Amino acid sequence: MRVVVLTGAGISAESGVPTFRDAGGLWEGHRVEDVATPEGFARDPDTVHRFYDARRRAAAQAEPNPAHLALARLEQLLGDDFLIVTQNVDDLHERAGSERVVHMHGDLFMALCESCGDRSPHSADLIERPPCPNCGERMLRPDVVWFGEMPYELDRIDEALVRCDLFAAIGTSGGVYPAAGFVMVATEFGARTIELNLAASEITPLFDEVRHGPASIVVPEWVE
Ligand code: BJW
Repeated sequence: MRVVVLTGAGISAESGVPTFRDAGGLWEGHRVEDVATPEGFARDPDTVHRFYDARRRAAAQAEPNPAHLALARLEQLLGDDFLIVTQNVDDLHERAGSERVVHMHGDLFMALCESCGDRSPHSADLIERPPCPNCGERMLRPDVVWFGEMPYELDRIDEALVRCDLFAAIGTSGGVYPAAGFVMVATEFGARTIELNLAASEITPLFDEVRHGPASIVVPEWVE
């Protein structure tokens, strides 16, 4: 059986990484347009860098929770028939032991050079921001996908969605596209679909099955 799992911020919430749109979420104190758009970065790169520096520190201190660990166990069973597509920029899936992970919205621990396209590891603390190791450009940006930008690896994701037998969405509000449309693609190509989320999302009615509760409980129950 081929399985694709889409994860969102809710799977990392119980690891202490705030979500985006829940109360106390990440946008508090920041307007989305200021910190997650190319225009916001062009206007005020220092604020955007500080926002991502703080996120990077928080993610580095967080530990995978039972939901991440359960998905790593599922991958052990299914091997190449399993793929995690995560919208998250943290590395908690990898630290839980998952290897087949697509980071469609980028990686908090990488920097991107817009001049030459080089992607390089992001220094932990960028008070002094190093230039691009490839071309020397001074202004690197976080290697994350902002509104209006093309998410990573959409061809590989589409291929997996078209071929899968089961599609699960975990801890995502279903308000950001194209990820919010994956359930429709999977359904169209014959997969069964399940949503595992704390509460109803914007796309709950599109799933065959829905289980509500904290990811650390409902994901291990679903996997076992
Ligand atoms: C728990 C829990 C617990 C809590 N247990 N659960 C229509 C079609 C296509 C595109 C668009 C469209 N309309 C508009 C667009 C453009 C735009 C878009 O979607 N805008 C919307 C606002 C409508 N999309 C884009 O611009 C994307 N690019 C694009 O479309 O390119 C062109 C294209 C067109 C067609 C096909 C292909 C391409 C790019 C989107 C980039 C999003 N970037 C961000 C920032 C990334 C870097 C960073 O991390 O800072 O990605 S925004 C932010 O939202 C982040 C997240 O990955 C993303 C999704 O959020 P997520 O993960 O769902 O978090 P929350 O907080 O919203 O929800 C958490 C959920 O967990 C909640 O439901 C809770 O209940 C639950 N939860 N605790 C289980 N313990």
